[in-house]
Amino acid sequence: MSDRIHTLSGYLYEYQKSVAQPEEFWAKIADSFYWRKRWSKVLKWNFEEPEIKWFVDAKLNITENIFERHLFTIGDRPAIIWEANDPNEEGRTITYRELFHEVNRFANALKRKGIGKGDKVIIYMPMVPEAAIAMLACARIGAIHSVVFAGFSSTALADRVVDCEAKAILTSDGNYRGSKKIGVKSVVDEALEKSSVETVIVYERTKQDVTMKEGRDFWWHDVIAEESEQCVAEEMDSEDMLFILYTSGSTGKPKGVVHTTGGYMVYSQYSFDNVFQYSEGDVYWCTADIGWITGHSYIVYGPLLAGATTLMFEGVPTFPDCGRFWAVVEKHKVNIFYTAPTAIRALQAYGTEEIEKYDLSSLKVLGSVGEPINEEAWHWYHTHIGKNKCPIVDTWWQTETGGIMVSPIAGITPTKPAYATLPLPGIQLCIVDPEGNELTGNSVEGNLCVKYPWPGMIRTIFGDHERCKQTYFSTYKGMYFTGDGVKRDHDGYYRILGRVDDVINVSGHRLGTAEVENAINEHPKVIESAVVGYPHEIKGQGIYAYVICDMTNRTEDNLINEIKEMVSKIIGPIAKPDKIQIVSGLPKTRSGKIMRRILRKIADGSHDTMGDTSTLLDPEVVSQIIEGRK
Ligand code: 7RM
Repeated sequence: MSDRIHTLSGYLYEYQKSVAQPEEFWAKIADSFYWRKRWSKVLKWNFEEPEIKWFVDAKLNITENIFERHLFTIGDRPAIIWEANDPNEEGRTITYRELFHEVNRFANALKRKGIGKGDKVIIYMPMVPEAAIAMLACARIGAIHSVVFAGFSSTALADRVVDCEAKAILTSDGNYRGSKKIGVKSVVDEALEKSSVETVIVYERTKQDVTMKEGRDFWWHDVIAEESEQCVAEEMDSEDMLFILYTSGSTGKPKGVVHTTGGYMVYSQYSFDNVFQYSEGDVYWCTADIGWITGHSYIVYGPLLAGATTLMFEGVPTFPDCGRFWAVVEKHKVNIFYTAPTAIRALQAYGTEEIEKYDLSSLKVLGSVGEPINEEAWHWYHTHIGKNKCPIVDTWWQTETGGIMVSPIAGITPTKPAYATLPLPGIQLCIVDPEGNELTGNSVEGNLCVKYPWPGMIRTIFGDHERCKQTYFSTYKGMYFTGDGVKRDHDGYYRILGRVDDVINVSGHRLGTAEVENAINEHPKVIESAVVGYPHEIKGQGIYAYVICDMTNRTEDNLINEIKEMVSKIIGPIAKPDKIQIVSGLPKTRSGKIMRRILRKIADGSHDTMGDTSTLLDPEVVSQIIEGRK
C-alpha cells in the first residue's frame, strides 16, 4: 500500500500534513480505492448539528474494494483462515476468490427473500466464516447490517430488533464455546415472539434440534443452493449507512452507532495497514468477536480491504486448555496477534508452562485493545509472548471512532508500557479541563476530545440524532467528547486513564451502569439499586451492585443468586454482577441523585478517603454500607 508509513520521520511528516491540509491528505489516501464516481468535495462538516460528510457525492460499494479491486492479483490468497472451537475439527481456508463467490451467492439469496438497499438485517451468529459472509453480502446489496454479539440474551436481542426495525435475522442453530454447545436459534425464537421480522436464515453449525417457523425460517444451505456466484454490487453513496452497531452508554438504552460507507472504508483500511504493518504472506489474527467493533474493523473490513489473511477463531482461550491461543499461533504461524488485556491477564494467571510448549517464533507484532493495559500485563505480554522482539501496539479507539485513533505504528514509532502513545495521522486530539478549556503542552491530564473530523467517525445514533449530539458534541463545544480521561506525559505520549462517565468496562465490554440497574430492578423483590465498577484483577473492572430489597420470604444468598440470574437473562452473562451487597439505603444528594463516587470508593475499599459527604441527605447510610461490606 502506497500510503504506508515506513519511518519515524515519515510518521511526523504525515501527521503534520494531515493537520495542515486534511482534505488533501485524505483525498490522496482515498485515491487508492475504487470509486464508481469520485467525490465532489472531500469533507463537509460541523460539530454543532453534528453533520459530517466524507467524500461528498462519491459512489462506491465497499465489497468492490475488497474483491473487484484486487481479485486479479490476490484471488488465490487465503482471505479467511478459520479455526474451529474443537482443535480436532478440521479448519477452513477460504481464498479471496472463494469468499467473493460465497458472498455473491448469499447476497443473491438475500435479494430473493426481498431484502435490498436500506433494509436492516440483524446478524446473530457464532464465529464462523458465514458471519463475515453475511456482513459482506449485506454490504454487497446495500442492506444495513447490525451484528449482535451471540452472547446477548433474547431480551437484549429483541430490543435491538425493534430499535433498528430489522427486516431479517441471520443466525445459526447453535454455537460451540469451549466444552459447551449453546442454543442460538432458540434465543432468536424467544426474541421474535412479538415481532414482525419477515425472514430468518439459519446456518447449520451444531446440528442440534431447532424449530423452524413455516414461511419465515429457512436454512442457509437451502437458500444458497441454486444461487449464482455472481452478483452485481449495489451502487452506494459515500454517506449511505453501512452498518449499525449497538453499544452501551451512560443511560439505560443501548445506542445504535451508525457508520457510513466511504469514510469507514478508507479509515478501516488505512489504520489497519499502518498500525499493524501487515506484509504480504503474513497471517493476522484478531481474537475479538465480530459482535464488537473490533471484529468489524479488524477481523472483517480492515484486513480484507487490505488484502490480508485474517484468522477467525470460533473458540475460547482456555479450551481444551489454557495453551489454546499459543497452539493456534504455532499451527497457523501467526505473525500479527491482536487481543485484549483481559485475555492477557487471564492467561498470565496460568503461568508460562503452557506457553513454552509452543513455537511462537512466527510472531512479529502484538496488539492490545478494549481497555487500559496495566504495566505488569504489558511486560508479561512483551516478554513471554513476544519474547522481547515484538512491538506492542496498544490501540485506543471506540465503537464510535470506527477505527484505531491512538496507537504506536508497529516497529516505527516508539512504544511505552501502558501508553497508547501517539495519534494516527488525521487525528487531532485535544485534552480539556472540566470547563472545556484546552490544556496545551505536555504533562497535563483531563478529558479526551477530538477537534476535527476523521473519516471513520460516528455519523449519528440510529433513530436519535439528538442523543448523538447530546452525548458526544454538547459537553464541550465544537469537539467530539470520548468519555475517557487521559494524560499526556512529559514526552507528549498519551495514556488513557479510563471512563469518566457511568460506563463500566468489563473485560473490554462496555456496559452502562443504568443498563445493569434496569435489569436488576426487574426482580420483583428489588426496590432500588446502584451499580458501580471496581478494579478487578482479570476483567479490568468488575460490577458491584448495591441493592435495596424487600427481604420477606428470602435469604440474602438466594436473593443474590436470583438477581444475578435476572441480569444474565436480561442482558447476558457478561453483565452479571460480580458482587451484590444488600443495603438498607443508598447515599443520595438532596436532589435525589445517587452519589456514585462514594459507592465506588466503598467498592474498591478506599473509603477512608471519602471526601466531601456534606451534600448527602443522610450521611448515616454511608457508614451502614461500609459496615455491611465487611
Ligand atoms: C475498541 C473498543 C471503547 C472504550 C474506550 C476506552 C476503552 C479501548 C483502549 C481503551 C485504554 C486502550 N471499543 N478502551 N481501547 N482504554 N486503552 N487501548 O474497545 O466502544 O467497545 O469501547 O474502551 O474506555 O472509550 S468500545
